[in-house]
Amino acid sequence: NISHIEHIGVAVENLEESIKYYEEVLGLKCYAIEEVEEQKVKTAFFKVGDTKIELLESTSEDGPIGKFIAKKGPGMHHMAFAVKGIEENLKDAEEKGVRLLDKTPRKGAEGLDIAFLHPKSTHGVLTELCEKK
Ligand code: CMX
Repeated sequence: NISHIEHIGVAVENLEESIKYYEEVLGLKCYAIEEVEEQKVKTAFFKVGDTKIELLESTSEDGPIGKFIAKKGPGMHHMAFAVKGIEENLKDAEEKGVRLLDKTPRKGAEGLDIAFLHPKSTHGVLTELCEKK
């Protein structure tokens, strides 16, 4: 049920400086900056073919990105797959023993329905499923 990698999430310390690198060195164009208050992050998006790169700067030390950077430093944070039928995909993953961080989808950046799978049950990669409805 996965059509493509929707985005790759990268935790950064400073959004503005990181955007500069992606634009000036890699030649990508930041097309959106969005704050997701519920997740305590500010995000910046770049398109790379069908996939996006999502830079994530924490707006609070106790948010998921703040905690991640404190422990591991900046770097790759999660991989997000575009799926059809996110609820069924979650149910299926749970039945196969995967630990869900979201039992039901919620709204993420760009208005997508999203849900996370715990990295301890996905071989070390924090995994996001998302669906555009
Ligand atoms: N990738 C891989 N492993 C990770 C990880 C990540 N991004 N974040 C934490 N871990 C590891 C930790 O290193 C730790 O491993 P050890 O026990 O071996 O040291 C373990 O997972 C910790 O698990 P935990 O105590 O259950 O959870 P934490 O409090 O550390 O929180 C996580 C981690 C993934 C459960 C939490 O960040 C979460 O719920 N994330 C989902 C939401 C999210 O990440 N939002 C930000 C993006 C929002 C957006 O894209 O808009």
